[in-house]
Order: sequence, then C-alpha cells, then structure tokens
Amino acid sequence: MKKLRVKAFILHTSYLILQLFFILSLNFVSAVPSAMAENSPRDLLKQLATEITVNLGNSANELKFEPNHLEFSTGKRYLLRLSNPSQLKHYFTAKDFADGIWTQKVEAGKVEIKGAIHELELKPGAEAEWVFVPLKAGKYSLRCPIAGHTEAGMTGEIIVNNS
Ligand SMILES: [Cu+2]
Repeated sequence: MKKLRVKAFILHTSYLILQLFFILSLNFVSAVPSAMAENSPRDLLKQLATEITVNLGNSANELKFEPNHLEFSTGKRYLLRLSNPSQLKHYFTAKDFADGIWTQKVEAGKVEIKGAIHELELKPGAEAEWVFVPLKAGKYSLRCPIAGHTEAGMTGEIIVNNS
C-alpha cells in the first residue's frame, strides 16, 4: 500500500514537471516566432527597418495600388507606409500575407496598435505605418474589397522570399 502511494507521488510529480516544461515551451514559442530564432527578438528590434511606401489610389482617383507589386524577405524588419492620396476610402487587404507576418505595431495619427493586424482601412488623406517581420515565404494577393474596386483593378501581389 505504501509502495503504491510513493509511486503515485512520483507519477504526480513527473506529471507536474512535464506540464511545467510544456507551459515554458509554449511561452517560448509565442515569444520567438520561428523565423526569428537565429536572431533574438531584441536584436531584431534594433535592426533598421526597410521602408516601403504604398499609395492606395491616387489624386486622380484611379483605383489601383502604387506600386502593386511588393517584395519582402523573411526575418527582416519592414516599415510599410500606407498613404491614401485620393478622395475615396480604401482598404489594404492581404489576409494570408498578414497571417504569415509578426506585427510589431501599426501607427496611425497618434495611436499605436500592437498585436495581429489583418486589414487596414484608410479614409481619404489618411496615412498609417505598419512595422512587421515576415515569417512565411509565399506569394500573396492584395486587394481593396470595397464594391467595384477589386474589379476595377485595385489589386496587387506580395512576394515573401526566404532569406
Ligand atoms: Cu479601394
């Protein structure tokens, strides 16, 4: 009987230790996305961001992204400046692309947003800055889902290359 209790105690303790390891590894994974594993997150945040500007529409109210082809590399830090110089509202929608990046922040006006972002809406004259690190290579589509805009050609392509 005593032997059994000792066995149960050992089992319970090893279960707790396993659980602890599991929780620790979960925290580690969420804090350090895989493509960043070779750089510590702190090193990555010190890395100067490569700046890219994309206009959503233009002053002639043409329905297009300028440029409509974007290229990034995994594990590098980018500052994507989005600007809407038109008199119409537009979206920057690239959901699969957004699923494969780590967003550090989005800044718009005096507001800074942290956490996952999937889509941005820019009112006429608006500007936003999106700072992120691509994690997953691939070819992604970009579009403005406002009625008629995608159809009129407000689409683009985003390539993420393995670095
Ligand atoms: Cu649009």
